[in-house]
Amino acid sequence: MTTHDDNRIGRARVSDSPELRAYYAELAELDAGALWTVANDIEPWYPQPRSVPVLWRYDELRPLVHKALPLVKADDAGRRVVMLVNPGRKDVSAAVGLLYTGLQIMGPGEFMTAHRHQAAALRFVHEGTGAWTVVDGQKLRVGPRDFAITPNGTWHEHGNEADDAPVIWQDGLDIPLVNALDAGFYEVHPELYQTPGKVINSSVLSYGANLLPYGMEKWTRPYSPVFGYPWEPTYQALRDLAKAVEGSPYDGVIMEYTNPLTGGSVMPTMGAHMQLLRPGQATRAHRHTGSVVYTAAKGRGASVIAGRRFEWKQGDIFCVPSWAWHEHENLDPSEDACLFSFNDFPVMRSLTFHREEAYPDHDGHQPVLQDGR
Ligand code: GTQ
Repeated sequence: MTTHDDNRIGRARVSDSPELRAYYAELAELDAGALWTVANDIEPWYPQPRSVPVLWRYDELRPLVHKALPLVKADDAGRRVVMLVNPGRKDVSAAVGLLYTGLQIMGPGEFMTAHRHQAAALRFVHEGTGAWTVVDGQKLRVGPRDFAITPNGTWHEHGNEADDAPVIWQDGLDIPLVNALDAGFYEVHPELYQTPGKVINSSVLSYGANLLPYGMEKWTRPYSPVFGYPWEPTYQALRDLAKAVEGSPYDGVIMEYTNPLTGGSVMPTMGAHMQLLRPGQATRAHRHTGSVVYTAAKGRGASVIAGRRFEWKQGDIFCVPSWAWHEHENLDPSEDACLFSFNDFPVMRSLTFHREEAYPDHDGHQPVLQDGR
């Protein structure tokens, strides 16, 4: 993007001429180019994401997700997923930045073969009680608003053991990141299915109540040993934290799903949070590097993202591009609202790209330029 700032000393400001154009053509012949023709674009003053803020309404998507059930067999499709595609990121199938998300539907009794890949995955359950996943030999059952991880390189297969209702869960993956770095690998399980251990939810059972299992073999993998984070204790933890602290002016009462051994993010490339907005609470605006996909887990509210206001309710999904001002409001005067979110913050932090700032106006709110969809 060219701004008036780009005319100042220290920025590229070479005018066009027939000689220069001929010179550029000569360079192009040799697969080369003149830096000054792109310098201002490839070294912007501040992040210029191609992603735009988007809200995906669950009520609108749900019928189309259901439509896929009879249209394709889950195993023929690999996974039966409706992707959420940012209009500015169609080329890389990203919902925002380098994050992918989609809604996966599994019919009653359905199950799929196991595979593993370089991309890491996470799940947030929207509906249905029969969902299970086997992650590196561990069978997990997950229900509505539960969060689960499939770290990169782990074998995984999914299914729905209910006999009545479909499961719809949301997948979050770092596929666009892995592809941007040309690091993608994919394998089908040699026996097509894993043989799960006998104990269901064993990792959830092993790490409870601030206690670590003692005297067992040391966990040395670079991701959380806990693969599932059920909703009830998560919600209880948020309500307890709300009794103890005021919370963040930008995020309300917010907690990160963590690797209990490190206190850090659940996986090396993606982190996840659950946050609670008190009845009627409106947060202040801030912005940071890193992209975020939000899912309304409970209640209803509105978020202003880069000057656009989006109203959401439970099940809706929206995204905040890197460096976009954003603020959230709980529109219910008597009930709390909860937002689940996942992000690429671990990547930003490990590369030292993390930056954050508060909206400078004293009241902390952006002007609303446009009502979002
Ligand atoms: O469940 O393994 O939405 O590999 C996209 C790619 C889900 C999965 C997706 C995947 C999966």
